[in-house]
Amino acid sequence: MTEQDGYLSEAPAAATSGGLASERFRERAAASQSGVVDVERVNHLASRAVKALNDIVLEEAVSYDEYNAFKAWLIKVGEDGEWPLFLDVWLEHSVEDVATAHRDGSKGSIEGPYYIEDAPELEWDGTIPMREDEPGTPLSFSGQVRAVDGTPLKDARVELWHADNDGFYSQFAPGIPEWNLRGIWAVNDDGRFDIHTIRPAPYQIPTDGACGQLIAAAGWHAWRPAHLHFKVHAPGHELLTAQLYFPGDPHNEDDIASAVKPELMLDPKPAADGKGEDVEYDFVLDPEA
Ligand code: MBD
Ligand code: FE
Repeated sequence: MTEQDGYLSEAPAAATSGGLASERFRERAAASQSGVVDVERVNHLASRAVKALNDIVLEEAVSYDEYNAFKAWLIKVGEDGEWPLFLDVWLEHSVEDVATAHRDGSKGSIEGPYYIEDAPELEWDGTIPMREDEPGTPLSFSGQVRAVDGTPLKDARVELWHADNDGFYSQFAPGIPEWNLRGIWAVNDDGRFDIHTIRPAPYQIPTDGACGQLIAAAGWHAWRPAHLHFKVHAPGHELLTAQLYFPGDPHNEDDIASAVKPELMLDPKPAADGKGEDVEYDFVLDPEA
C-alpha cells in the first residue's frame, strides 16, 4: 500500500465513527450471545495467536522502543473505540472467506463496522430514505434473488446501506438523518427488486484515531473504493452479506479492507431516462445446511 492524496478535505472524527461502531457492536453482541466457550478451541487459538506475536518479536528482533510503541497504540485503539474498525478492516476478510468457502451461490464480502439492524422497510420499487437535496448521481439498482437451482425466491428481502456522496454513513457521522441511505426491500413474486438510491463516494477510514495513526506511521493509504453493502435474506437459505463495487475506482485494486472480488464488480449504464445510472445484479442464495 502507498501514500495517496485524499478526495475528501475532512475525515470523520474517530471519536464519532470509530467509537459509535464499538457501542453498536456491544449492543448487538449483548442481544446475540453466541459465546465461544469450548476450552480446547480457546486454548488452541489463543496459544497460536500468542505464539505468532512472539515469533514476530524474535524473528524481527523487536526492540523495547517498538514494544512500548505497540503497547501505547493498543491502548489507544481501545480508548478511541476503534477495535471494530481495526478488526473489520484488517481481519474480517479472512473470516468471511472461511465462513463462505462452501457456497455455490453468489460471492459475499465483509459486513464492516457500519451495519445497523431494523432499517425502514420500503415498497418493492421504493427509493431509499434520503435528504431532499441528497447530493450524488441517482442510481437504479435492479435484479433478482434466486436459489442455486435457478428458482426465484419470492420471499427474499434485500437490505442496502451505504455511504453518502461525501463518504459518510448515517448514525456514524454527525448531522445526517438517522436512516439516511439505509433500507430494506421485499422482492416481488418473481424475486425481483428495483431499488432507487444514489452512488456512494469512496470511503476514507477515520484518519484522526489509532487506525489512522497506524496508516500514517506505516505509509499506507486509508481508502476503500466506493461500495454498496447488502444483506440478502430468504427463508431456508443462508444469509448473504455482500458489497458491490464500481469499475474504474482508483482503490478497487488496493482496498484497505481487502474486500473486493471480481464477482462483486457492477456494470452501471447511463439511465434510460437520462438521470443518473442503471445497474442490474442478481443474488443467488445457498440453501441452509
Ligand atoms: C467501511 O465502510 C467498510 O465497509 C469497512 C469494511 C471498513 C471500514 C469502513
Ligand atoms: Fe462500508
